[in-house]
Amino acid sequence: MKKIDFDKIPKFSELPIKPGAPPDSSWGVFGDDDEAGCVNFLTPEGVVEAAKLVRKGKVFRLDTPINYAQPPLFERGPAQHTKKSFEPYGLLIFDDVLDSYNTQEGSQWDGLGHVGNRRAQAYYNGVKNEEIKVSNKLGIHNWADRFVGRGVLIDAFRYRSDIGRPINPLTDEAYGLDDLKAALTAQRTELHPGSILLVRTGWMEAYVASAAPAKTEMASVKKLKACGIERSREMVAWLWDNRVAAIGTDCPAVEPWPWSLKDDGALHYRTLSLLGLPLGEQFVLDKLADDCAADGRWEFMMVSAPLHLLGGIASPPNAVAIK
Ligand code: UVW
Repeated sequence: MKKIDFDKIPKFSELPIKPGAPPDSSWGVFGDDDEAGCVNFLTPEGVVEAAKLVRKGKVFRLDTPINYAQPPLFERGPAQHTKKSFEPYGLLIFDDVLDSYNTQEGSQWDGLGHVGNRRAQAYYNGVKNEEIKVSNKLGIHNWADRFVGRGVLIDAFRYRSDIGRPINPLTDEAYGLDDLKAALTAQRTELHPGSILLVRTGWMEAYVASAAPAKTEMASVKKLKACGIERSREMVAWLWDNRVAAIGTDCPAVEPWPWSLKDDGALHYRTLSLLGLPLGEQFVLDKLADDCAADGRWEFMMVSAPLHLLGGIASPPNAVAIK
C-alpha cells in the first residue's frame, strides 16, 4: 500500500493528465507503470480508520458459494469439485481438486486485464492486448494485499422501494446517479476518499428466488436481462471525484445487461480501462443491508483478499464486511 496525497489527485474534469492518453482516462495519475488503478486510493491510514468501524464483531461474507449459479451466467462453465482420497495409502485424508474453475463463475472482481478499451486499443494505463496475453501485466495479483479499507453500502433497491418506485431487478432497468446520491442522503452517509462502494440492486435475491428453468434461461448471454447502475460520464465522474477505490454490486455486470460491447460509453470501458476502477459483480449484500438498516450504520471495515494468481484476469473477492 502506498501513501497518497488526495489533494494532488486531479479532478475528473482535469483528466487526462498524460499527453496522448484517451479522454476521461486516469492514465499516468498513479505513475506510468502503475498496475493497481483506483485501489491506490486504499492507504495504510485508511486501513487504520476502517478498523475503527469494527464495533460489534459481526462478520458478513460477501461472496456467493462456488457454483451457486446453476448454471453460471454468461455461459461460463461450472467448477468440478472432487475430493481426492488417500485411502489407497491406508490414510484418512482428502484433498480438494477444483477443475475448470472460472474465476468469474460467481462473485467476482473484474481485474484490469479483463476488458480493454476498444477505441484506444489498450487496457488501463495503455497496456496492449499482447502484453496481457504473454505477461502478468495488470494481473489480479496486484491487489492481493491491498483490498482493505472503509466499505460503504448504498441500498439502492431499498431506497427505490421506500419511495414507491421499485425496480424489477430481472429487467435491464438502471439505477441513476440521482438514486445513488438520494439513497446516501436517506442513509445519512457520506463517501470519504478511499471508500470501497457497494451498491445493492436487489438482483441477487431475485435470482436466487427464481425457478430452475428461469435460471437456465438467465445463464444465456442473449437471454439474460439484469438491472445495474447507469452508464454515464456523470456516474464515473462522481466515482472518481469521490476517490472511490472500487465499486461492487450484487448484479451480473454492474451496469444493466445487456450492454453493447461496441458501445464505447459502456461502464466497463469507462471504469476498468479508462480509470482503473475495479468492478465487482454478483456480490451477496442482503444480510449486510438488513444489518445496516437495523443499526443505521452503512459503513464498515471491508477486507477482500483476491486470489494470489499471477497475471489473473479476475477473482472471487474472498470478501468480508466487519461491523
Ligand atoms: C459482463 O458484463 C459480461 O460481465 P463480466 O464483467 O463478468 O464479464
